[in-house]
Amino acid sequence: RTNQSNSTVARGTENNNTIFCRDVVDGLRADMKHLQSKYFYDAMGDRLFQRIMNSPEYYLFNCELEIFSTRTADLASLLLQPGGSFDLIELGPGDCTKSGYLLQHLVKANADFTYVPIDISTSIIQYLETQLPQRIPGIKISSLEGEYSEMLAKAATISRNRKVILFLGSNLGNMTPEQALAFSRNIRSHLQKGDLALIGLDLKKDPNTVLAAYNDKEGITRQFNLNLLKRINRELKANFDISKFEHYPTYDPATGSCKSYLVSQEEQSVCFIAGNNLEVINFKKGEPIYMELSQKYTTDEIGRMAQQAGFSTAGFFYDSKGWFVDACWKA
Ligand code: AVI
Repeated sequence: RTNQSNSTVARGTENNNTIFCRDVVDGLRADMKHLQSKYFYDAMGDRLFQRIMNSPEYYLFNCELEIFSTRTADLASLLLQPGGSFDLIELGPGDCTKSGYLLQHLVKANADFTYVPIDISTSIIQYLETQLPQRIPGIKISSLEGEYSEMLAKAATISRNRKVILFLGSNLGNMTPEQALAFSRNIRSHLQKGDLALIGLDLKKDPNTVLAAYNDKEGITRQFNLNLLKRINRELKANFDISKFEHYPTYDPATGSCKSYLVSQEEQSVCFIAGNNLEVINFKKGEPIYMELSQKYTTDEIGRMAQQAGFSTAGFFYDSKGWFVDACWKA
């Protein structure tokens, strides 16, 4: 999940609902109708995403879990190598299932570090602040609630410690390669020479395996996509008829771009209130709404992105199938 914002409008002056409304209006008024996948994650979206991660088809989670649970010591020694106290900053930590292995290991090894989870969700931050010290006694935690970029800047001013960034789960894959490069450069701009970043990305592989991960048999990913229309209905008083949209994932093995669409099953109009206006959006039969990009990479492409963002590659950690990688980048 990416909590970074694509918006150029100053955050302080608008509330979240206004921003959501504007993003939805802009997206649905565009020639290629689209919605931003960062809005998938309301309370129901969080639950559905949890179920996706447990589904047999969604290999990404288990692959990265395997890396963190079996290569813990190798990961830790790479992060500890430069020595001295450090801040371990995780962007979008979730419930720390994967990074928890690393944290546990580092605490046991008496490593001098502070864990700094960054998330836009108050409930995630509260959960980690209360649960982590129980799960991992002795951990020093200092969380930051807000957008990634802003909070990274803040983390850089709060402490002069060496920094290690974790950005796991192929969250970078939900940006276009251009946005991902810009985001990586932004991360780099908050780091000192020698600091590290561990970036989890899904790799290009058998197209059927990739496609199945976004088209699970139980239909959870379908519900996950449709849930955003339900959210728009609830929060913007819209009248999307969920039964008239179908989930349609695609994967292009040449470019590595895995895209999800919701396709209008008939000619229809959807209305909602945007500020003082009544918005009416017309759909043709078969017209898609572009919902999400989940970009897949080769290790060469990841190495190139690292280099273009001002990092060198310090190591690659693969799962046993070679489907997923955690790339260690050195500033
Ligand atoms: C959060 N993100 C990396 C997931 C992905 O694989 O793109 C979101 C997701 N969408 C459908 N399934 C999972």
